[in-house]
Amino acid sequence: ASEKPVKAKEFDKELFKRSVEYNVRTLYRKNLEEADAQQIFQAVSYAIKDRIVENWMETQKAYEKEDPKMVYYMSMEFLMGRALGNNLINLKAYKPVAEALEELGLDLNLIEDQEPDAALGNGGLGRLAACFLDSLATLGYPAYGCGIRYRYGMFKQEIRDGYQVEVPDNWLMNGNPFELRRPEYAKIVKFGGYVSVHTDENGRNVFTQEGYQSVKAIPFDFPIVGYGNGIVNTLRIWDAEPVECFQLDSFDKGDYQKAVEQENLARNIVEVLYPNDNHYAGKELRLKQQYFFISASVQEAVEKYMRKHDDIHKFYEKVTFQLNDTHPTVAIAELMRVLMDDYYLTWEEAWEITTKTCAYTNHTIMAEALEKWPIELFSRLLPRIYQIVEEINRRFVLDIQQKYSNVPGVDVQEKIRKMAIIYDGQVKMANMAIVSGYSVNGVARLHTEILEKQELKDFYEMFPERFNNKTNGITQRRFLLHANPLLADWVTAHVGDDWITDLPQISRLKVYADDKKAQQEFMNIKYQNKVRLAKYILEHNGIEVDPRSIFDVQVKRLHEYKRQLLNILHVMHLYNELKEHPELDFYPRTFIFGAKAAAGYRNAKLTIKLINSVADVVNNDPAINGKIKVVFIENYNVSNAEIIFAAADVSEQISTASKEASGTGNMKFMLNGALTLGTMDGANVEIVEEVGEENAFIFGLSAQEVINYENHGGYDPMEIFNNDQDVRKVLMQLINGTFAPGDPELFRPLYNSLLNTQCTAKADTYFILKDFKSYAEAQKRVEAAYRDEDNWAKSAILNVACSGKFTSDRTIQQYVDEIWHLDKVVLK
Ligand code: 26V
Repeated sequence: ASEKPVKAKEFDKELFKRSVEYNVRTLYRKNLEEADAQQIFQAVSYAIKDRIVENWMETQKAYEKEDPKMVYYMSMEFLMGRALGNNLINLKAYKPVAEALEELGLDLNLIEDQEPDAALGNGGLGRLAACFLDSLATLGYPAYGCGIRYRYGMFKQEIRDGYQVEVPDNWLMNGNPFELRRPEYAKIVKFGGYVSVHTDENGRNVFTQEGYQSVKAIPFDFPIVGYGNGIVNTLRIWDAEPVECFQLDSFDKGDYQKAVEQENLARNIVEVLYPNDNHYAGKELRLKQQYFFISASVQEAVEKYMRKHDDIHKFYEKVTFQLNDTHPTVAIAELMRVLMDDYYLTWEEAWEITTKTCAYTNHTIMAEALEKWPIELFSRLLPRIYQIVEEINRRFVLDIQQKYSNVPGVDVQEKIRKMAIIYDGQVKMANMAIVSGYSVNGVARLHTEILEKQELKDFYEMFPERFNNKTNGITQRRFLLHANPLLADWVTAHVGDDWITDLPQISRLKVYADDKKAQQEFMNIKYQNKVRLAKYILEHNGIEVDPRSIFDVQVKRLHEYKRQLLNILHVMHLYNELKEHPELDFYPRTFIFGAKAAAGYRNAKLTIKLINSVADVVNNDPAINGKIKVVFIENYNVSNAEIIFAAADVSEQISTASKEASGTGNMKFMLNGALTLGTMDGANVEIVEEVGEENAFIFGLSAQEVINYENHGGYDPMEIFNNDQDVRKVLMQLINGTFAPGDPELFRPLYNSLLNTQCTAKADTYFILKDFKSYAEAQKRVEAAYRDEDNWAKSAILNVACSGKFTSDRTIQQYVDEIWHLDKVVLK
């Protein structure tokens, strides 16, 4: 292995052991024998943090000296998961630390299990942000993550009687050993009130917000450790505190009232992550959260720049903001405000800087996810920001008129209706992000094409040079090196360890795909990982599963477009077949699900109940001889995901084509040698392109076919219901009590969503019945393929070998080359 000379600071085992013992002593007045598991975790983490802090200071000093351009990755969500194991991996200290702890009689795995996940995100978008931070640090690019320090992250899911129950995630309960509070960088953020204008002595209009409420934003910094390069970047997440109010004892009723309100505002604002994924709800508190962390982050970026430079006009040469979906889009107006109101720039000067600073990533085409704020709410909460948005809109509408007024065949009013930022009483955040930045990107090739040709067609026509694709990626450090040590060591033994920082090198495994010994070793590792997952399932679900069965896995947020319902309906169909033909030669299969549903999403929650109800019946029916098992893994999160991906044979990526922008779980499965069973959607298209269709199971309508149906009012699911007896049977079982003996009507809403006899246009909007047959056939191909073990092993190895494209290192390098234009910083 190549310990590069850079930062080859040898790990000093004895020093580390002493430091753990010392920490337990000073933190808890205990020795190692007396301390409990959580205390040991804290002591170990502080010992590691000591090491990180040195590199952190050196990195920041180097940035200070070299003054490179920086990216601020602005995101409402960072789904970081656990830090300890990942930090050890990236410090290249995992194995020596595990050994040192063993010498103290401690098990690193159990210590890692003490750490709560930092679940400051919902799903794909938040986890992508976390992978990007890992890659930025590993590639040596200067970057800040900017976000919110939610007191409560993504809820914990408990399953009671088959139903999801949401339990608060008090992740900071025991304190967070890796965070650093930075009160010296606190900022004030203002809400509400009104804007007054007066002319100053130079004849300039001066805008001031008055009668507002304010909140103090206090940053907490998390170290982001690069892999083996000594670089430590910063994730800066903001906490809210009330501003000191010396008049709290005042008898003036108005002041007292205001002080109490400000305190409540501070208390509420960072209280909890909204657990909605892909669904916009228009909540006032959500907009407050957005402006809160954006105002603080923009103020800090500008102040930091001005500490070293004197010409604000060149801001964009040193700073770029990447907006992770529209959630941070108020950054555009906030930067305009700071430049005009605090630095006295003209509109034109401020606009030039802002449009050269901001870039936007789109993560979904689902209409219900588009953020549109009612003017009333927006202008009441952010009066000065609203004025600026109005002016951006006014000028943009003029541009549209100028460009299209004399173009024959173009309906200018129609263009304005579709493209204006403010229209119909609403502020449309995506339109603002596109109009006010220098880059708009989608997250997989197909997704970007759909944006350009359909969803954002008018904008693409007006600003074609802004549009670009950046296919998502994942970090192999967490999702192979840490999550699957057996496979990671096997890969390294065969092709060396360059893949850790250069994933395409993993393609050198291809020569082993046909090698019988390699195939056996691979299948043996997969088996051991299945045993590890089986143990987890037994401990957490009390269900026994056979690691020799096919592990067929769908883990992701629960959403109708992701079609967990298609999966479970097919399980019901297989169960019916086995019941009717007990003699059927059926390869044992374990169907594994993991999914959180948004708390208010009825059909999603009912689908969880259906999965658990089917599990109850199928798992306990002696007639099928244990050939099918169904498992719903409670509380799917980053930590148990690591165990799940490593153990999967089949990766279910079965979204309605055109709906899943990219997907990133699909990449994690591939990297761990699972075969994709999927539609031609999102990044699946590119996965199949890399590994070859013969090493995946593709089915279903194409994106274009789905879009064609949608443009012609949908399709008629009744026809399928009437003609396909397999489909008819499983649908009837939704309403005849087969899986809900006490309450046959329980699943009626799911039945209705598929058939809705009142209105066919609203039936089966995700084409579940339309794709059912094709899915069932693909599943037959899966079974046949698995019976040929050598060939399966070959395909699985090829999946690992062809996963090189899907590292987030590649994605970040493309952002750097094609959008941000940053320079690498190398530590001496
Ligand atoms: C959207 C919304 C809408 C407004 C209110 C709350 C809320 C919270 C989260 C989101 C994010 C939805 C977009 C999203 O997560 N997209 C996913 O992004 C992944 C990374 O690019 C991608 O792999 C998934 O396909 C895509 O669904």
